[in-house]
Amino acid sequence: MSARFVQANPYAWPWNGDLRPLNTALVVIDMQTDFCGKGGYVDAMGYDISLTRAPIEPIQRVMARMRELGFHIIHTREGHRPDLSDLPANKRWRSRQIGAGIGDPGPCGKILVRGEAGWEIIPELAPQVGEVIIDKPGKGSFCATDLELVLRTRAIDNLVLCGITTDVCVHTTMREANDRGFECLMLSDGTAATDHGNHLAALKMITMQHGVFGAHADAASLLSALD
Ligand code: C5J
Repeated sequence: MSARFVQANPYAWPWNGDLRPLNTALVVIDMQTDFCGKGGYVDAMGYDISLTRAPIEPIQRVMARMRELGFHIIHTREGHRPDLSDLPANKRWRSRQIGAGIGDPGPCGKILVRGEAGWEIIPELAPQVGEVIIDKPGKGSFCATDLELVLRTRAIDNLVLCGITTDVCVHTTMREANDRGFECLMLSDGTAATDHGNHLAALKMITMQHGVFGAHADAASLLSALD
């Protein structure tokens, strides 16, 4: 096998040059109307959804090419059971303080509730038949889900992480994955936060200690390594 690396920051990724469709998954995190659509959760909190919509086009480019090459594609959705039995009281309280109560009705249905319009993945990034979808009740994609079992069953070592938001769900997932031994790359233009300063800070955190959680690179760098 010849080694293949992405020109990433702070190191050429993956660490061992073993980048192949069979051992690598693109993980697209929470690209749901609630996080980037009009009338969704982020919009209701008063944040600017043009920030959280910015990664859509870079993700489309990367996802299309990785699908063509036969990489694993995994999607996540943050959301709670319709009876809210998996919604911690402090999470509900906190969201109500900012005017976007999780489980409360809004223009896109009940906020962050499974099956509601706002919870759906946006049509621009709709999963294809056969792609794994992980439903998660929290920020991290490993907490209270079967993601780790899916990855180990498929012998996946490398994760390319994208989606929203950089500083919350994507970062939490990257940290959880790194602790489990997965080699992670965050797509710097395939992620966004509700505050651009937080996005930049989240990227910088990755680079500390020579890549304490992995590395980051933009879509163009990943695509040129794949071709
Ligand atoms: C948040 C997420 N921010 N997907 N979720 O609550 O980042």
